[in-house]
Amino acid sequence: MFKNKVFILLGTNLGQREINLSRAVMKISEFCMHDPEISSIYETVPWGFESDQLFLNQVIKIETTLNALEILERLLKIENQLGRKRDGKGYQSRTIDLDILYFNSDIIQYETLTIPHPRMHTRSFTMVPMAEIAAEFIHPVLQCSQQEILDKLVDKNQVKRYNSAEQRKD
Ligand code: PH2
Ligand code: MG
Ligand code: MG
Repeated sequence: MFKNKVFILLGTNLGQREINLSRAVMKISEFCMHDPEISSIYETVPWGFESDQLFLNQVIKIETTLNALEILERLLKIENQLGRKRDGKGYQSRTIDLDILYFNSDIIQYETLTIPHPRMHTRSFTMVPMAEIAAEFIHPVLQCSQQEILDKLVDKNQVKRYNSAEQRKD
């Protein structure tokens, strides 16, 4: 059976952020062939909108027999289950956001889904965890590696490795 290799970005800046990430990873694992490969968790400043609530971001790599639209459908369902509210106006704080970054090395343009994710290569909160787990992976449109994209990035918004043990001390 053909396994699709898929990278997903997780983002949360509302509620119990670490728990939101681990719940999402658990639910995503249910449609995977084996445990996902996961990056470290990074704490990042909100990009593109103002909020006092910092994000936690993480990238995971999964293998699944589902196609891209089936994955999108599952991810939206998990976002709802984890209490994501949308009011349709611009970027907002959220309990969880699950974005497909890559689906194999496919270039996909559906009405509801563009892969590779169209803004990922401009955002350090995506490229830092992405380069951590797949530095050599080639972006199928830009034809350069994750590390090369990260090295050339002009987005200097802070992306800091998050240490959960440290958080629990205070
Ligand atoms: N997601 C956005 C907009 N801005 N900023 C950070 N730091 N992390 C995100 O995941 C994020 C964002 C749109 O989905
Ligand atoms: Mg997003
Ligand atoms: Mg999204």
